[in-house]
Amino acid sequence: MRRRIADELDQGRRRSHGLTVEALDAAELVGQHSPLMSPLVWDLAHVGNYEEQWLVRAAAGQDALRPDIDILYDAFENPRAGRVSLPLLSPEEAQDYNARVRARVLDALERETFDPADPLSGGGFVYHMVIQHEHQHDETMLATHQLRRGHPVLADRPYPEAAAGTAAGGEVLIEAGPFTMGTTGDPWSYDNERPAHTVHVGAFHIGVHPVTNAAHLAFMADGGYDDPRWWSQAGWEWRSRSGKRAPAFWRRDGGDWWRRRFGRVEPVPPDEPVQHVCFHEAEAHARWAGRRLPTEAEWEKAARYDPARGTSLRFPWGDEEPGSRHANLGQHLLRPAPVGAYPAGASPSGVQQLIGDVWEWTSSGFTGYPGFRAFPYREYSEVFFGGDYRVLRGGSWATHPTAVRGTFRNWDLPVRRQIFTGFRLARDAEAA
Ligand code: AVJ
Ligand code: FE
Repeated sequence: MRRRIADELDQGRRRSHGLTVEALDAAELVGQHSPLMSPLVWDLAHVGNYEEQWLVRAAAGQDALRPDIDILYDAFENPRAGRVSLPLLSPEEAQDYNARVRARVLDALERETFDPADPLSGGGFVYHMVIQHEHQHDETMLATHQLRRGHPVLADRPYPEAAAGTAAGGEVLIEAGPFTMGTTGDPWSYDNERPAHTVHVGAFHIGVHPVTNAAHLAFMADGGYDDPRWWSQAGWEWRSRSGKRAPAFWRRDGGDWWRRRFGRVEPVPPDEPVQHVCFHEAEAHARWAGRRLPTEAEWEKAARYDPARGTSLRFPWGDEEPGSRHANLGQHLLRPAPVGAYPAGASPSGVQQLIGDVWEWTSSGFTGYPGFRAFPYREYSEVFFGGDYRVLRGGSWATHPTAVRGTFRNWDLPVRRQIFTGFRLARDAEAA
């Protein structure tokens, strides 16, 4: 466990550096690329400060290195739009601070016992939390990169040849019945994924793949953005106020649709899952298609339930750690892969690309499961329960494999489009 944790901590830090000090000059690191996002140098020192608070102070019981900067890197004290005017550490100071924190952590890790009786470090929990936290901010930093204007700075890789899409499409039927949702024992799970509990889900159909750009272009061509029949009241208000008539970063030129992706402009690829759509757009598209978004329970049952055994798996393909044949994760590509690219990642029910590619909007609000207990702090999840947030599932191409699984729950406001989010269609099954 010690070796794995040290290695994962190192991988996260390399990734953070690749998105900050190795990619951009100081002016671009301290500047504001969008009021929706932090300056990248804030994320950089924030991950170090979080690591100091949880691994140096809480887990190792050591004195604080920089208690004076906690307030600057507290996400609740400082809304994103205003972080650019805080007296933040410079990129060099942030790197130096993070390295000092990391040295303390690696030193303390040598003496760590992972005592199962210790709720914080037992099973490696608090280390896993900190590893995932850095990767979550790395994904957020990628959203900042996508919003940034200017020449490309991130290396773009083509799809591997083998990932050519074979989109049979269609939908599968998930029979009515109970399944186990959430987890009690997963040593990487957050409080909001716990505890495991039985949920009865009625019969439904769900798309084998996420909705593609081609399908979303058909919704657009059919006047979907201009027809209030397809939109909820809140959705139509968003549509009217924003004037949006296409996913974020799309532009029409002549008769063709183009997209800007990390500074490069390219034709919209028809077979990729659509991304950068908000919840309202996903919902309107679904209604236009005679479908609806899946509930969170439906999504998780389609992803985890093995009808042959009556059990719930950690990933759609089983309990094996994600590999390159299962899913498009970990920022290896700067984009979703075409639908059909991961038949080996299918769930027992035959649903594909549930993990990776794009986060998927569900129709469910974010709340605690029955028996939820906030741990180790209320501000990770609990303070967001019952708000206007919608649950997102499955992770995106930008999500690290340690930071997603079949039980993982993400959430965001229904108007957000800068995240790497698409959706999948569902419908009730007719009563037999
Ligand atoms: C789980 C992705 C919604 O990034 O806003 C980061 C995670 N919590 N720092 C976010 C989080 C504290 C959170 N999300
Ligand atoms: Fe954070």
